[in-house]
Amino acid sequence: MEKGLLYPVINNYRSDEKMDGLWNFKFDPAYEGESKGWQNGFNDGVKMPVPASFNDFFTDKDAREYTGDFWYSKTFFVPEYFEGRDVQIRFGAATHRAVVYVNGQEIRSHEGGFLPFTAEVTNAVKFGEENIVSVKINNELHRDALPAGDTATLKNGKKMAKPFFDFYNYSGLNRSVHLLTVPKNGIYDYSTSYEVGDAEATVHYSIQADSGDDVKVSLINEDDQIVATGEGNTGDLKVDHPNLWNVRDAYLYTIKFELMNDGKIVDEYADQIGLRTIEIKGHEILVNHKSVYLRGFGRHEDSIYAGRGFDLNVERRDMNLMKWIGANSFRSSHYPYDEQVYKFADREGILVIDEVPAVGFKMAAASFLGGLNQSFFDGDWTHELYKKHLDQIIDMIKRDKNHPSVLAWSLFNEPDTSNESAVPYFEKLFAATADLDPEKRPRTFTLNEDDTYETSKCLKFPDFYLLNRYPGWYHKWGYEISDGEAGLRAELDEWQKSDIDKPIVFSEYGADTEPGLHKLPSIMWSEEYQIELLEMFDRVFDSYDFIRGEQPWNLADFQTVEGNMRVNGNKKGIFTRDRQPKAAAFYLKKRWTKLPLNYKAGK
Ligand code: GCB
Repeated sequence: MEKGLLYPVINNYRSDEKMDGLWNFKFDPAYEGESKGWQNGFNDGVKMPVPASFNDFFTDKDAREYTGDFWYSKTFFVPEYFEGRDVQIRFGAATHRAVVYVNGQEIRSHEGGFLPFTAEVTNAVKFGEENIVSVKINNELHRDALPAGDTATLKNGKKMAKPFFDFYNYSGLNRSVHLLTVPKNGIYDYSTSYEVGDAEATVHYSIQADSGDDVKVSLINEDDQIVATGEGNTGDLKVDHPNLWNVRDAYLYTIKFELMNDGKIVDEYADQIGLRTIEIKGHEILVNHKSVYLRGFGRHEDSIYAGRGFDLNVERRDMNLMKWIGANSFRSSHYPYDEQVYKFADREGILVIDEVPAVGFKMAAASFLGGLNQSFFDGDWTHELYKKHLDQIIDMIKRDKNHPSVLAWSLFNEPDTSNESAVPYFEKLFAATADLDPEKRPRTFTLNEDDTYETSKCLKFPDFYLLNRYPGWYHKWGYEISDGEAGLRAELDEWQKSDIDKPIVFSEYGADTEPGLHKLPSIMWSEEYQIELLEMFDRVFDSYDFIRGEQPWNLADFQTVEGNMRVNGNKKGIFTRDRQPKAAAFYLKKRWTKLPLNYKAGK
């Protein structure tokens, strides 16, 4: 658990230099890095770009599939004028676990490959000199870790990742590394929550700092005018005739905190926020008390060459594709994305269902690798797993809570909830996470096909339901798709009979589609079949009032492990991996640009 996860900023009191670029890189298959002194740095590795996953740069398969320990190292200069401030190295993501050394001294370790962590290096660095940072990373998968999987050892002694999930185990320093200075005893966290009306809005704020110094707060509009001020660690800011943050119509205020000692500013932190409320009421998802129908995608951070390495260029393109097609939301399936993704979404007015990497918590069906026939939550690994799971939810909420774009927290993808053994785990997790978010956003998780109104034992936990459903693809496919539709309707009729009092969002459905494959009449894998499957789902969505969102799987094709279920990855993208439209994109654009934002409101 991190103390604070504020995004780095530069001002008179704080500095931020990216340490991105080429690092030295080495595999450590014998787990002997420390005994060979690699924590002191090394020069005999290959040059590896950061941020990036190492996998797809290599031309030999042993390197691409490498599973185990590997090291990054880099020299960096710490200027003398940094003295007197706290010096930190902030890693955006090291997948999946890391140990950080500076000048040979172990600073800290961290587990969780999709969230940032900060190494406090003030006492380890030499000011006015070159320093060396070395990072040992491990990308093995285990059942007691997130995302869940196994690590197998082949007969030739090589290790291999066996994910219980359907995305490639891209590994490395996947996000930027920052060298930061912050004032001693400065601000380390803040949060806001809102009440909004047409004539007035209230921003409740609270700020955490290491000193007892006075705090001054100001709220600044997009025209650079101060619209409200406050004093103290907690308080309310009142805004007359506020510009609210609305879906696809975002307005961002700047909130600025100044820490004052003896009338002098000693620290400052400013961020962009949006004034809006979120609520689930009956079948409605309400933003600023108005009903919103979600349309958008499940996504992945995935692109050619750099794998899961965050690429601002790809993200810009993805945002433009989502705007073009008429989307207003996405799920950060299956892990929290780079912070810049949320900044984009804040600016564009796109809602995000933010998901923790609790994926693969199902032995039988979710793993294409032949999982065990037992309930996941019966396993003896759940005790350790729970601790890591909670820790990562805490950090995800700490990191992302101030983004207006974040609509809800997804605490699992497709856990095995059809067995009673899931219940105590869910009870504990939902209780432990209830008060983490000052905005109390809704919490949810996706229900796999096996977990229905009739079978799931965990339906009381989510504030609204996310359904992943694959009729027309994994069952009742091709010419049988009409039976798939009938089955889907039969399931939804059961929900309806239950007098369901929460909205359902379809968070996954789709068909693998080879771009350029055309066939009349359609066959599976053709562009025509993908459209027919979407049309089938859309007919169903239009028939039930409690369905309040549609997020087909996936925005774009993405890499998975190789196997007899996948032809060079998952091809359910509405766009190709290089972000060009399949025919289905034009179909969805037509539907989504016509659907009103408040589709089904009041029903
Ligand atoms: C799912 C998973 C997702 C897979 C998808 C598929 O249910 O949540 O990670 O990629 O199905 O295409 O099989």
